[in-house]
Amino acid sequence: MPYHQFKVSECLPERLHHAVDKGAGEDLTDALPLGYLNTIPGTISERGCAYCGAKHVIGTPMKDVIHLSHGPVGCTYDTWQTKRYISDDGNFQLKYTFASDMKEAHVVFGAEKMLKKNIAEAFKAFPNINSMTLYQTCASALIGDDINAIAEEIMEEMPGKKVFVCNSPGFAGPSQSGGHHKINLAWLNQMVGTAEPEIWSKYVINYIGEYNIQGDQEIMRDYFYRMGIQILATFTGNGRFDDLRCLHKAQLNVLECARSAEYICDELRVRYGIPRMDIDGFGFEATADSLRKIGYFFGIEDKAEQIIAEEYARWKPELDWYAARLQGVKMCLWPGGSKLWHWAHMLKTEMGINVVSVYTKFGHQGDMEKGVSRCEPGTLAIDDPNELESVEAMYELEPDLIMTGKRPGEVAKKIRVPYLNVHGYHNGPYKGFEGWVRLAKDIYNCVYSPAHSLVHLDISKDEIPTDRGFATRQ
Ligand code: CFM
Repeated sequence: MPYHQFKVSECLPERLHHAVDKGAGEDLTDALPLGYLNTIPGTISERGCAYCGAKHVIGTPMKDVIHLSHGPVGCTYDTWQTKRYISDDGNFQLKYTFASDMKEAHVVFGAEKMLKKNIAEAFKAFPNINSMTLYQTCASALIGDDINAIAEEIMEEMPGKKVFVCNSPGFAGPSQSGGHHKINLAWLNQMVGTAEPEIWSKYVINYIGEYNIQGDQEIMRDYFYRMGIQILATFTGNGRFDDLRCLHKAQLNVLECARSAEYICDELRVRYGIPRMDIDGFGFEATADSLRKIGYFFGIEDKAEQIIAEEYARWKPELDWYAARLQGVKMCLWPGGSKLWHWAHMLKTEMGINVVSVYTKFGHQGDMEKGVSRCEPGTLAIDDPNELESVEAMYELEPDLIMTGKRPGEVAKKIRVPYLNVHGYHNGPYKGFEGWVRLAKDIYNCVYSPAHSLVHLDISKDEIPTDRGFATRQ
């Protein structure tokens, strides 16, 4: 039986099926954790909510837009900034965040009037900004405020202003993934096809599922431009609201994060006949293969080869320097969704790192299949982890570092496991050839930093708490 017995699963037997040791190469169908189910009551999940998935992951990287949440201020504040989705024109989307600021009285008496007033006020405060994304939250959805109607009224009363409505309150799915799905389809239904692009190239793509974390999109955009390819719009990193209305006119959808954005690609194929090509910009080989694939599609593979040769010449020696020093480093690779399968094998083949555990907070079964199949035998795979399992796994596996997000990362720091943030990054971008070297450098600095040897572990393995809320459930 490949299931991994955590202390949590002694109290919550259902958790047993969510952690699996890959073993020595048994049939993989037995070695996959269950994926993308509702979180089991009694365990505190690390997942985000469907509002966060819609707003923080996909909506807010759009750069020339007022992002306004209809709800209490905490929803907006906690989905702001930390992902570092920068833009190339002044970072309006990072400098400001907007909330209607619902209070108790609004829950009782309704908040539509206040919302309308606040939308108008926001547009007046920033007269150069003509577009808005408006997000439903749990509080406003539960009392039934009709944000679509308010958006319509505003667009009538303020000509030239556009409001996109995203109806994805926090409870609209088991995790942030539910919000990805909702905003994908909402954008397609409300906005795509409402503007026409200027075409200047024979090769025209949409770049989908790329959020410009610390400049990832700009690295990849540079390669596409050097191949003579026009990007109509990027969904959504560094993306412009009006450009994203033109997605229907591309010849090809180039899809990076399939977990968060395959929905819009698949619908663009159905409705507009645009083919979907999945690519991968993390790692030298993966990036090179991706540029080649796109090159073949348009018959410009010579241009792809030229860029690959130039970039290898420029960056490969640096990667090799780090790789020589990272051989055998043990890592827990604990991202949210697709990075587990984008990264697991590239870290091994290009840096010599042993990924001893993968987890995904909200990945679907297919993400686990792809991730686990790319891992070495013996890897521990965990679906929808919780803090106790994470701590136990770190003690058992003794990794040299973990790559994860800020919440589990802070826990790791407390037990002196070096942590690298792979959601907002440390010194990104991490995409493309240059980005992969930057990641190698961050891993090197993380692992070789003397800071961790200056402190001693003050919690031993036997002291892992098991009684925080779990004891009540038998
Ligand atoms: Fe896609 Fe992402 Fe990810 Fe994701 Fe995310 Fe992210 Fe992530 Mo954090 S869209 S699934 S919901 S690659 S925010 S940029 S790093 S969990 S692995």
